[in-house]
Amino acid sequence: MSILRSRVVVAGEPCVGKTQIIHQYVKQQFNHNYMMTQGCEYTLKEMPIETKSYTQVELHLIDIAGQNIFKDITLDLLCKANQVMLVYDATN
Ligand SMILES: Nc1nc2c(ncn2[C@@H]2O[C@H](COP(=O)(O)OP(=O)(O)OP(=O)(O)O)[C@@H](O)[C@H]2O)c(=O)[nH]1
Ligand SMILES: [Mg+2]
Repeated sequence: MSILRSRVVVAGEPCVGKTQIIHQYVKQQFNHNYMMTQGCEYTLKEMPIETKSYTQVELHLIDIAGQNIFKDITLDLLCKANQVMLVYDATN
């Protein structure tokens, strides 16, 4: 079995829904109570695929804090990303 791994950093302003998008995608859960992410939070999402080279995808989802006080940690994580997903609040 060959695994395609990717480190995906989910970034954006505070309180735009980064954490909830990941929870909904991976655990099918949504929480209405806001609890800011402190630093970062890691979640693994595994999916089977059928290609010539790979049979599985591993998304290493890194949910980073939007608050500026964590910017040293979050900048470092952004530099190590394979992919970045930028989240924004379409109602704002
Ligand atoms: N109505 C509505 N509320 C949402 C949606 N997505 C997130 N929220 C709410 O918005 C608030 C912030 O969501 P979070 O996912 O914690 O925001 P965040 O971007 O991770 O915030 P930080 O961790 O501080 O950077 C929570 O109260 C969520 O329930 C959405 O699509 N619709
Ligand atoms: Mg968060």
